[in-house]
Amino acid sequence: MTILDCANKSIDLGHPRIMGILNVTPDSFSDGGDFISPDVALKRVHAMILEGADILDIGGESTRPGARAVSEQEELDRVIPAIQAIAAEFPIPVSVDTSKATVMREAVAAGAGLINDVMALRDVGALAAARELNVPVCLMHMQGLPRTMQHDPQYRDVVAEVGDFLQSRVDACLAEGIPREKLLLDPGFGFGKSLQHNLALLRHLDRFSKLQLPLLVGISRKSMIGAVLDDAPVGQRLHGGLACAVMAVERGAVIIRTHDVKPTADAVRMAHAVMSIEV
Ligand code: 7PJ
Repeated sequence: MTILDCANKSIDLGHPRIMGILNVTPDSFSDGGDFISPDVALKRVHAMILEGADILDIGGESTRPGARAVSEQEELDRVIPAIQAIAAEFPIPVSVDTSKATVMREAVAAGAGLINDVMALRDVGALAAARELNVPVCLMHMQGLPRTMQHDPQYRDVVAEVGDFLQSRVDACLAEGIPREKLLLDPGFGFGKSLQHNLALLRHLDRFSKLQLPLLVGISRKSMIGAVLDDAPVGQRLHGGLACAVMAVERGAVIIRTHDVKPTADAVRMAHAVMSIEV
């Protein structure tokens, strides 16, 4: 079960893979426009592939803490032209970071081969859309909603509760008729979690192996790195992020979602070489 079928493309999960992030939200790039042109998107993606990206994740809805919700049309306008251009041009699978059923449908029609949903298919119509579209889905844990999730996150036992939530979403998918082979899981670093919660999740990431599904982890540039490193700004979180990526891989993560493709690919390949040596 190491091959993940993403529409007409596929990924071998026999060793750790890199998911490069292409953000098309206006607050994540500063060229003044409201969304990225397909031209600019193609150039960025080409660079990421040369650096070692195996999958490309495109999101048009900012899910950062405090971010406002984006309208469906706005999200479509941002992601669909980019997905179309990228899927037609490059051989690697394109993942769409969305919670909206309509965006999932249009994205897959435009060539996306994977759905990455921070709401784990809890939005209206999302389960049905994922079943019909028949592409892999990453189910992510989040406590609360982006606008307020960082206000005062509370857990009795964060690792157990995130695990229970993911299992309940796997069950919901199976009940809907989505095959198990289509599912990936993600504990959702930074989504309704304090620093202590995030550190505990990473330390004990190996416990999610009992769910027996591929694990995806996204820690790249997140505030948990800044919080540990004396409030390091986003631009100075690379080295901390590499430490987290290596620890995640050692604890069983098979897809690392990152903005920094080349350094992360190198770190993960090195970790995997050490992990693979016999004797
Ligand atoms: C994640 C994501 C993550 C998955 C974002 C950011 C915030 N999708 N989308 N996992 N984070 N699966 O990149 O800082 O951790 S958006």
